[in-house]
Amino acid sequence: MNESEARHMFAIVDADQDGVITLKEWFDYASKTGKLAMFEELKSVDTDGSATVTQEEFVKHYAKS
Ligand SMILES: [Ca+2]
Repeated sequence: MNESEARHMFAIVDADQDGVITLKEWFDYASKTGKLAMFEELKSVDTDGSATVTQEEFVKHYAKS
């Protein structure tokens, strides 16, 4: 996906729209959509190991320019 698609997807996964995807939001999205392989990507997306994913981390991982 491109950067704007990645930002759009981030907004969907970030259910409470606070700008950070928590472990629970990530899991809820993965289980709701059946994308459990995506859930396993959390460790590589969360580059600072905070167990949350910021928009910057998310876009950096998923957007292919
Ligand atoms: Ca959130």
